[in-house]
Amino acid sequence: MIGLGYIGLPTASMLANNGYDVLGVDVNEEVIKKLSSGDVHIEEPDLEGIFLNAFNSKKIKVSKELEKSDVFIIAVPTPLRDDNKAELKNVVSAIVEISKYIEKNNLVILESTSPPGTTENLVGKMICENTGYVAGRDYMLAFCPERVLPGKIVYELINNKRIIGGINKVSAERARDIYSSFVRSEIFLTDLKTAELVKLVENTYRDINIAFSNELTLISQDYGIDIWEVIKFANMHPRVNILNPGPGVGGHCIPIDPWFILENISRKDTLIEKSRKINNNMPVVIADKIKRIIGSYKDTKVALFGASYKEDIGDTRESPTVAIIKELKKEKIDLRVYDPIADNFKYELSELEASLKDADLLVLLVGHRLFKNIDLGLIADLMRHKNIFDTRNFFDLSVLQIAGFNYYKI
Ligand code: SAJ
Repeated sequence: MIGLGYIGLPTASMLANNGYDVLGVDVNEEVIKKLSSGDVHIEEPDLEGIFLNAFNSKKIKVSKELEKSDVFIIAVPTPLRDDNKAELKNVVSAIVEISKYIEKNNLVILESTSPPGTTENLVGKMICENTGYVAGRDYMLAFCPERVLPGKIVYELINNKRIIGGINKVSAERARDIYSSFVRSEIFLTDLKTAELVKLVENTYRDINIAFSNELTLISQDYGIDIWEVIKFANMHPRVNILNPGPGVGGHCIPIDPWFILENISRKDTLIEKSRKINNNMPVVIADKIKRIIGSYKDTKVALFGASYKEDIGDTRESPTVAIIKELKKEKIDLRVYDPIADNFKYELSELEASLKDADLLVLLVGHRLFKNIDLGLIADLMRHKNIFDTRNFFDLSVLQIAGFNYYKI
């Protein structure tokens, strides 16, 4: 397993717990050091348990160096570059390593989300250039995308249906044999490009749905209507399922994957691109609203609740909170961010009381469950002006009114 991140580590652990001898490889020395001492570097329910089980039974070992293997799985990050193209350098490095060890009849699986065509035109082509081995003739080549939800990775790894693409039938079937050792749901086989596009389509579907919701938010504001009521009632229709508006779409998948669909085509003016722009603009919309709420105050202090990209997880990658802070930093506002579960946040985080002391406005950006336990009386006592702006429909209006807050909702 090349890459021991959010996908590689749980997948490697599952394989090791289901009969395979697994070598987990990562370029990050800290990660290897931690894992070698039986310590997991990622916060995710059940992950520590499945890794330790594999580690203690010596079915998994970790290293910076690759070795000869029957199967090579690439699960490295494929982030977005500034020009909205896929950064595939980690995949390229993995191919360089695999090329040193690959032998005839091995299986190479790309799991990293990539633009359609990558498995054949990058992985297959480079291995051929490096070794002379032709995919489908000398070795097997497959694309097996993950579709697990952060916060539920281990559960979904086992229980979600999977799609596997192969350069030929034998490759797809061989990959299915590997994954079926731990996947309890169905596994469907197809060709490489279809599997690559399916992965991107799933996340893009969600991005477009959220963009629709965010656009409706702006429209309902023009009408003076509560968007949450509109969506609640519309979703009572048996064939309507509109997602929630919010301060923007974060994480390392949904804001990125739609661009991968567009990477190798020249089509202009797509719904996909427009949706991306709507969602990307939400932090600006939220920052503008914040500025309007605090407009007349002097020496303003604002408490932002939530730094991660979504509720109940610590992951702060592509968090809308970062984009909102960037916007607000253009003004003279004393900003405090409170998030007791956020990891590696770009800006300084404050304790609860320090964030609220003399604040003019509390902005709820992420609906962490633990925020529900905060005493509203304490919040009211600490704040200078009792204003709450709720971007997630998180608070109960009647309770806030009793506590004397001015309540603004997205
Ligand atoms: N969001 C909204 N409104 C909503 C739902 C989400 O604004 O109604 C925002 C969240 O706050 C967050 C962002 O969207 O900032 C993304 O969150 P998410 O829960 O929709 O998705 P991820 O990125 O945590 O995981 C997605 C999942 N894809 C789908 O549900 C189609 C997951 O199954 C994928 O495996 C994962 O991307 C991935 O790795 O590709």
